[in-house]
Amino acid sequence: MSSQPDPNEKTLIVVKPGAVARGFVGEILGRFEKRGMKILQIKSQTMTKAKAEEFYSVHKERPFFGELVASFSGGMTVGAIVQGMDAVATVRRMVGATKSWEASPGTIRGDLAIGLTDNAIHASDSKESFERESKAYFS
Ligand code: FUP
Repeated sequence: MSSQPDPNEKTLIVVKPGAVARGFVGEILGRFEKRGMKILQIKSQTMTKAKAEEFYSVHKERPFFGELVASFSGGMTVGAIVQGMDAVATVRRMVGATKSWEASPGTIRGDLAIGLTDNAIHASDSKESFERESKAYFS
């Protein structure tokens, strides 16, 4: 066991339909690049409802699942595998709080979003989520 952060850790981010429609793809990916992280893979797609359900399957019993799936499959998304120092935790800090009206200024949600379901970006919350979600997104 090691407590050293991994300088080459990978995570998945997905720019959500609302942020793609508002033209924030370059702004969002640029933040990771400016921080010194690498974009290893990138893909744009409008998800089918079935694929969005698979991607967010951990939430399938939650009351907001239908709204979440409809929103995520409601327009073009841009997903990227981002690599860098302690990437899962670093990217989550850069993304900010889920309820974007509570997200700190300087974070992606704190600067670019005001909603909950429509909160600009998804980012994996663990290495295990990264493995599962990146397979689902890039399949
Ligand atoms: P996060 O990891 O910050 O994206 O947040 P969660 O895993 O808690 O939530 C997953 C998605 O569900 C987010 F896009 C926000 C959305 N959500 C709702 O739409 N309604 C809720 O009540 C809670 C979360």
